[in-house]
Amino acid sequence: SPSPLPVPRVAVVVFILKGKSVLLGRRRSSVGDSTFALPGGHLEFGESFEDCAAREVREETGLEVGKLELLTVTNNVFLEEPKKYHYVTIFMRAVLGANEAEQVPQNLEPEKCDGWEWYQWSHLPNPLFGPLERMVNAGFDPFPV
Ligand code: 8DG
Ligand code: MG
Ligand code: MG
Repeated sequence: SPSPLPVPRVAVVVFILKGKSVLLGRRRSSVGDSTFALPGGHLEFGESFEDCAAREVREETGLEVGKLELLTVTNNVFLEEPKKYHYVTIFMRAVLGANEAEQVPQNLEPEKCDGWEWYQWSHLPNPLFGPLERMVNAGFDPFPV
């Protein structure tokens, strides 16, 4: 049968802030393989941005985040990639919840990620995942003023 028409999808991703660092992992995916990206994933039917962000962070890293804040949204159309994609990406930020000092990220989906590490904002790894790289190059800063 013919493949269905592609549609844009909604993703929610999270800058988890710890001091002047953020949590990133190297992707294992047909989309952005081997690039460094934030934890996050697809918005499910009926879900709030906050619930999606907290769920994806928990599923992927085991971390429990505190209050989540909406930062920005970007439209990511990549039709030249081996696997074409179009995501409307919601960027949130959070700090860790209670017992921050005891929380260590775990690589709970090793088939999708090489592992999570804290990276100083001033020393981000390369290459960043396209949607994130474009924001950083445009001067975006996720830290509160
Ligand atoms: P799910 O089944 O758990 O819902 O999805 P996932 O496997 O966790 O999806 P994902 O690829 O991690 O995230 C969904 C899409 O979000 C991804 O294909 C493209 C978009 N996206 C961005 N920027 C970022 C980012 O920094 N990190 C992640 N994880 N996804 C991002 O546009
Ligand atoms: Mg996920
Ligand atoms: Mg994910």
